[in-house]
Amino acid sequence: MPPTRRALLAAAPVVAVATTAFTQSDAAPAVMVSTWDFGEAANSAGWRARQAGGSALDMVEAGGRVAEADESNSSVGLGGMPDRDGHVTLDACIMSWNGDIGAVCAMEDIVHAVSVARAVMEKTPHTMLAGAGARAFAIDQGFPTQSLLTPRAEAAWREWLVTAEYAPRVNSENTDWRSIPGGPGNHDTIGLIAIGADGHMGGACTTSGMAFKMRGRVGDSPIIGAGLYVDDEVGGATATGVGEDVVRVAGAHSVVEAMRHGLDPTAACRSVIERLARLRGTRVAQSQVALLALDKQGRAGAFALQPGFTYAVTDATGRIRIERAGALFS
Ligand code: SD4
Repeated sequence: MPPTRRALLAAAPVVAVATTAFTQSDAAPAVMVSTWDFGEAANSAGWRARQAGGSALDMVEAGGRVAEADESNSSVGLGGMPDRDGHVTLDACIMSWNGDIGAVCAMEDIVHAVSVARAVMEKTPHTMLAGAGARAFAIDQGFPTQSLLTPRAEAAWREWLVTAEYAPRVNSENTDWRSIPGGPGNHDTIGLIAIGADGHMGGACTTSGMAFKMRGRVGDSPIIGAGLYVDDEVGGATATGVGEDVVRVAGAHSVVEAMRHGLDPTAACRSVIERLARLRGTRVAQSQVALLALDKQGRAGAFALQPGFTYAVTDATGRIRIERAGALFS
C-alpha cells in the first residue's frame, strides 16, 4: 500500500518519495523553461524573440506578455481573478544576468506587469514599486490603463462571495485551463527562465496572485529570491503555487544555491521542496508549491509538493516539450 501523506509527514527527515519520474530528455540543451502547460505558448514567443536576436530578458518578457494578454486566463494580467474586494492586482518581476532587477506588486489597471517591472529595472534607481505608485509610474511610461476584471472573473468572484471561503486549489493552473470549453483556457502564474543567444541568462515571473486574496496581499512572484532568481554563473529558478510557502524558504534563491553546490536542477528543486515539508509538516500537506530550474548548461528540472505540476521546455533547436515534475506526495 502506498504511504499516506500523514505517514510521510510524520517521517523526519522527509525521504525520497517521488511518485512521478522526472523524464530527462535526450534533446539538445534547453534554452527556455516556463511553468505549466500554457508555458508552451509563452515559450513560442520567447523563441521568436531569440530568433530575432533578442536577449534572455527579451525572451522572458515576450513569454510573460503572452500570458498577461490572454483574457481567458485566471491568474495573470487581463482576466486574472480579483482579490476578495473585487480588484485585480498584479505582481511581477524580472531579473537579468548581471543582477539588474525590477518588480511591481499590487498594481492595478495595467495589463503588462512584466514590462512595467522591466521599466522599473531599466528606468528607475529602485527595484520595486507597489500599488498606486507602480500604476502611476506605468502610466507615466506610456502604458495604457484598462480594467483587468473580465465578466468571467467577476462572475467567479460573485460566486465566491456566496461562501467567501479562501482555499487555494492544488494545480488549478492546469485543471482550470483544461476545463474551459474550446480553450485556450485558463492560465496561471507564469515563471520563465531563459538563456539568450549570447549565453546570458534572464528570468521573469508574472501573476495576479491567489484568487480572492486579501486586499493588499502580495505573494512570492514579485519577490526576487522567492518567486524568481537568476545567477549567470549557475542558473535560474522560479516558483509557482502557494506564495506564502515559497517565501518561507526563499524558494528560487534556495534552488539556485543548491545548484551552485553541485545539485542538478531537479535535485536542487527537490531539496528545497523537502526542506519546506520538514519546516511546515502537515501545514503543506494539501498545498501545492512547485519549483522549476534551468542551469547554465541547459539542463532543466523541477519538483513539487503535489503531483500535477508541468512545465514547458524549449531546446536549442526550438523544439518545445512539456515535462511532468516529480512530487513529494502521492
Ligand atoms: C502567488 N505564487 O501569488 C503565486 C500564485 C501561483 O500558480 O503561483 N499560482 O502566491
